[in-house]
Amino acid sequence: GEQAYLDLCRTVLETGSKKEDRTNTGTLSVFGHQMRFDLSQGFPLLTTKRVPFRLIASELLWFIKGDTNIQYLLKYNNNIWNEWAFKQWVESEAYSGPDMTDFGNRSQTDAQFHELYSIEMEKFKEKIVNDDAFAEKYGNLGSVYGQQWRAWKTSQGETIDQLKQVIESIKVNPDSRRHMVTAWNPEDVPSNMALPPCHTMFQFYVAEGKLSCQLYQRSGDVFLGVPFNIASYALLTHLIAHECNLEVGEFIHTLGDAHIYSNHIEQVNTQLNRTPMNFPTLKLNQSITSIFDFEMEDMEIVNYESHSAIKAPVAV
Ligand code: THF
Repeated sequence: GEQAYLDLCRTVLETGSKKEDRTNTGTLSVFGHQMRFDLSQGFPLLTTKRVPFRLIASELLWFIKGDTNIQYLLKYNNNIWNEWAFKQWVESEAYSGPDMTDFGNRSQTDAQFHELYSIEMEKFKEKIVNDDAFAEKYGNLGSVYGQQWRAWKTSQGETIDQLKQVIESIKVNPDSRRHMVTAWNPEDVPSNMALPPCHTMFQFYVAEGKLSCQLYQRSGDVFLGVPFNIASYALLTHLIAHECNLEVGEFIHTLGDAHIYSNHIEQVNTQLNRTPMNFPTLKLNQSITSIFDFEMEDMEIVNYESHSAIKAPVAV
């Protein structure tokens, strides 16, 4: 079950240090924490709050397809990366609307500003969806996961498809200790990307016919991001196991700076007071053989029972 996640929440609340952060929100934080999820015992979609699987699935397909433009996400009504593209837009020469400096914090503390921000964000989204040239310029988040996984740029001016290669190596040489994918490119950090990757590298491992995955995440937003990250890597492991004719093993989630934002503490306490239910199961379209061919309708979560969603603001 999700005990490992609830334990992480308790550990951060009880032992975390107060730390300021990039977004000026303030956090409680611990350094170095590991969780294990046995994927054969159910799909790790949290039940102590509703977690929207369709947002996780569409974000993962976006990475797998090598796309880095939020236009793809918006077509699936997925808004989780909007703020980072919006930031590029309102800081550009071409933007002439009301001043949006520090919109993340101001939209939470100033109701009047929130109105203005919402209007500008809606206009922005509409332009991204309907104007390809605009999307090309302002919807692209740069060297984020999709690019690093599928088209890592080499110093020779070529590209490496890490995802394709790792799947090939799992098939051809399952015992290898080199089933690695890395998103952290020191050459691209910080200037070439909207946000340096949080999930920096992952490794696959095959034993007894089962595929396991371990992620090293340098920074984890325990309340909002981590539930998404767990489900996302669990889904990726299922998809790759499916293509490689393997069963699923464990997902091991190793975190660097694991933090709870100060404006999420109440929500975390609400969640900790709830009793977990059984994990749901994942159903994949069995007729698909390559992970690159999966679409939204080919992945389904069944028997998902959960407590209600808990809203919280995302730090930008
Ligand atoms: N930045 C921060 N501060 N936290 C993160 O978790 C995070 N991510 C990605 C990039 N930067 C980050 C974006 N991932 C939500 C979930 C994942 C995100 C961003 C936002 C979120 O708000 N989830 C809501 C539902 C939202 C909705 O319904 O539209 C939730 O309740 O779970 C870490 O990868």
